[in-house]
Amino acid sequence: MQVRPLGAQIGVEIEGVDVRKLDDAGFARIYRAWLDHNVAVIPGQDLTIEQFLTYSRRFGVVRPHPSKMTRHPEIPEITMLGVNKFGADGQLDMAIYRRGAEGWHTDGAYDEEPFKATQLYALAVPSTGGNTLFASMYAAYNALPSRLKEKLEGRLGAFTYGGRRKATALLNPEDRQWTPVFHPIIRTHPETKRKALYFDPGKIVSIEGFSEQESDDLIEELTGYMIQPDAEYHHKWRKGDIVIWDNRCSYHRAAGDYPPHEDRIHWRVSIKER
Ligand SMILES: O=C(O)CCC(=O)C(=O)O
Ligand SMILES: [Fe+2]
Repeated sequence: MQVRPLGAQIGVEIEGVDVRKLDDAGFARIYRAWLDHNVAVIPGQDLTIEQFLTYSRRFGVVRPHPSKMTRHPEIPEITMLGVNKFGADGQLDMAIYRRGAEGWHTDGAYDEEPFKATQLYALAVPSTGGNTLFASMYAAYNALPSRLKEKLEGRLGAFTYGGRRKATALLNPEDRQWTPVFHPIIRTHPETKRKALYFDPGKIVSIEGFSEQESDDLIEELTGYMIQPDAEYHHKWRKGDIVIWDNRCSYHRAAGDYPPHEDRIHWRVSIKER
């Protein structure tokens, strides 16, 4: 097993691994590297859905995603990315094609207990474009001026699926009502104990304890701190890659720029602490 950092502050690649035949000591090395680098890439895997799920469950509890229309028809824990891109009328469905590409975000902030991790397995990759971009929330926190750190310490953000824009196209109509949940904006990672800027401009509704105007201004200001120099990693996919990211300490987005008539297909799981 070779463990190689990818970016200065985020990303690690682990080569020489077959995740179907990994003992506890081998898995512990991957898990540690992932905690230390926020995003772990394991290339060259050849998996069935069951093998992907079995491996994913070593990280936590795999939960079905609220977007029912993009779930695998028989296996609700698997979300299919890039499938059914074209509607019956032949039109490109932008919600599917641009899923995750509308902005930097963290997955599952709309849940009482946000997703610990998201893991993707690449089945088909386009000839160009279609990268996934990652950035460190630790770096974002570290970059905040002390005035902002003090102002936000102990403050809660209110989050929903779709946030202020109510972007809910991938949800069934009966699933579009969300009650806000609250998370500290400055969140201590439960395992690394490091502080991170836990924030998502597309899901946050408000920051508690401020007027609506102040809260909107703060949201705009924080958006400007999310991405820091040297704290990004851009993943160019190869078929057979597994990539897992830690939603408690990283932001991500899809580049969303690949030729729409080419396939870009992943299996995706949402992993929770419990
Ligand atoms: O397709 C991608 O590159 C990532 C999409 C995304 O945001 C997600 O799967 O959570
Ligand atoms: Fe995402």
